[in-house]
Amino acid sequence: MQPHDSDPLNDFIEYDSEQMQQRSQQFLQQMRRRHSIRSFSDRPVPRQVVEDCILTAGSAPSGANHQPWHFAAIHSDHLKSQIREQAEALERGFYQDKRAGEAWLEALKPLGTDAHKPYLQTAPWLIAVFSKKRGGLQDDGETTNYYVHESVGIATGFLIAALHQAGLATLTHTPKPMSFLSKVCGRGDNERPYMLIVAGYPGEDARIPVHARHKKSLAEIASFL
Ligand code: IYR
Repeated sequence: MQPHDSDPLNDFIEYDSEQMQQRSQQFLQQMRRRHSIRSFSDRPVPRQVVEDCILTAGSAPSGANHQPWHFAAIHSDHLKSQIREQAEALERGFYQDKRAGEAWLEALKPLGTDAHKPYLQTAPWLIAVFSKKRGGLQDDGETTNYYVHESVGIATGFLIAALHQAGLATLTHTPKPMSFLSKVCGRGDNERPYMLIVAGYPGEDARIPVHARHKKSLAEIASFL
């Protein structure tokens, strides 16, 4: 079955199998150099780079192509310090008041994370990703969106890969609960905060926890049937 209205696929690039193997390996090597870091420099990053990375995220596949996402790119020092303040208050509840529970805190120990989040203020860009349960392609606020979580997850993955490819370091951050982000970013209650992406140059003291270096082998994550 053909869609009612369609265009020929005219931008697909075919590579021979040798090129394909080389490209898949190069991309693997490149993505293996992406690390979540928790120290960012305040060096500025042009807004146009962030715009392009958001457009890359917006090119992700989504349920019925409804694109149920919004990206709030925060550069304002005032908003970043508000986010830092509120995220740190929540994280203090998570870590110090043990709202996380013992098992979760134990699982985080090898990462060395704590409630102190200076990078939320230092990094040049914070990108708050929001999901929309309703709205459709026209953003009418009513039409049901489908596979919202999956769609926004894919778009966020594209965003992280695009930022890395552009030469920026990233951190996924999910303060719990994240509802304060809606207010800070001025988003309506038809949107839910999904994730906060910190982006910028790494700080001079940026480190990679040994725990984070361990990636499962192919045998552990895949089966070929
Ligand atoms: N949001 C907290 C806790 C945290 C949770 C997980 I799961 C991580 O992989 C890392 C951190 C924080 O940012 O510290």
